[in-house]
Amino acid sequence: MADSIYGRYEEYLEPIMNQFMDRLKDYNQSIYRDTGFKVFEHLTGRIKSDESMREKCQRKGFEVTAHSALRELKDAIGIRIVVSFVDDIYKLTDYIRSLDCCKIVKEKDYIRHAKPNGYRSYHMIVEIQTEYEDIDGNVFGNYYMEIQLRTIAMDSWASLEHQLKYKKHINNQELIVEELRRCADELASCDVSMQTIRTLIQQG
Ligand code: 0O2
Repeated sequence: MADSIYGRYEEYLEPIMNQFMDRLKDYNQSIYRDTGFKVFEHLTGRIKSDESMREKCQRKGFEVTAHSALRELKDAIGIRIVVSFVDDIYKLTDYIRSLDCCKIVKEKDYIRHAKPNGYRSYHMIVEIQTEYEDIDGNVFGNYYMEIQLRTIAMDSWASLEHQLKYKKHINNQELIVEELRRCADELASCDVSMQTIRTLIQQG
């Protein structure tokens, strides 16, 4: 088997991801204890596969090396947080910004500025200080992580739209793209209504 693109740093990626996810779960628990409501519904994490990291390096014009995979591209570690209400996304981004262990490197608000196809999510790239050596030789090394935050509606839309990417030949492509766009707008409007209803309920 060929060596992993991440080289000897591969073994650190999963523990780094899991430690960060545990921190988010603890935060969710503490909010639940205080208020009776969770900030997020579920949380998933993945290490980008060797094959898709190699493909992404090539597509973005980087050499296929561990350095490109861990430094030029910043989504070897990916965490997705799925919430019920849009306000919870911004509550979570505030929490992540407040953490001492990480620095926000990049943020993209595809909720206020949806992509032309209708894609909505909040993306953060964070640089996290760890107990593991990094590719620059730092003992308490720095690793990058992409965090995607979405509502349940945005998440189910993105999963459906993602299926298009893997279809080589598809009938009615134009109609599907148009329908997806329409659906994304309708779901966004429902997300706004749900948020308004919740706010009204909470105000009593
Ligand atoms: P995978 O397999 O999901 O990880 P850039 O900052 O533009 O240089 P990048 O990484 O293309 O680089 O940024 P962007 O736009 O923030 O997208 C990162 C990830 O968001 C993608 O990862 C997808 O997971 C998700 N995403 C972005 N746009 C769309 C979209 O239109 N539809 C869906 N379903 N998902 C999207 P990868 O690396 O493409 O793949």
